[in-house]
Amino acid sequence: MLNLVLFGPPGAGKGTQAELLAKTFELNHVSTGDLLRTEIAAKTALGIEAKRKIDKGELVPDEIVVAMIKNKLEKNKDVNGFIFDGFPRTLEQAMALDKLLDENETPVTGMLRLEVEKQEVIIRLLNRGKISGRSDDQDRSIIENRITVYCQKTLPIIEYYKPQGKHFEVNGMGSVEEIAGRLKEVVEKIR
Ligand code: B4P
Repeated sequence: MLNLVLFGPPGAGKGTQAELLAKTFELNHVSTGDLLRTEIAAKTALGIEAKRKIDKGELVPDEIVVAMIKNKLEKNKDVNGFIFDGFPRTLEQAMALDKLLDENETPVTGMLRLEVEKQEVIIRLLNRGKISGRSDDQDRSIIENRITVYCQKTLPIIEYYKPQGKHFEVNGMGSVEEIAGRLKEVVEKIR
């Protein structure tokens, strides 16, 4: 199985590129952001709690996110692999993912890290906020907070994957097509 983790700051292009990678390599696309937004739209108890966090630019508690991933893996046993988009976002989530994948004897193949300048992600997110109506994309201070949380809680995951030889850096600046080409090249090498 090919299991990819797509990593990067908010607005790095994870959602955009994960969709393309899922098509190219016939993978099951798992976006924790999308799963949480579905819960929010359905106004479930989980969604109400998630919305409170997301609207402030904070992370949703690990146990909620890990339970959603567990459920996804259990429901999709006959697939070529997964592309995890926006997950893991903490060290605890990275370790939980390994444990879940171990149960199916199918490890993470690689973590693809999209590198994008801070100014560029702020521009992309504010632009998306105008079109999508996503509350977490409309306020500059919330976006800044998401970037701070990314630096404090998410970036350290790199040191988890690096010693395993699973960390791959990809330039996330440029057109969607250019970046997709760079990612494809890396995946072809590690698959
Ligand atoms: P996500 O839905 O994962 O959102 P994101 O990180 O903001 O966006 P992403 O990186 O996927 O967006 P993209 O660049 O594709 O998370 C939302 C929130 O949910 C989090 O803040 C957190 O609170 C919570 N959450 C999610 N997962 C969690 C977890 N595991 N643990 C705890 N909490 C979790 O798109 C951005 C914009 O850029 C788009 O408009 C796109 O069109 C544009 N764009 C993309 N590529 C471009 C390019 N090359 N050039 C120009 N524009 C581009």
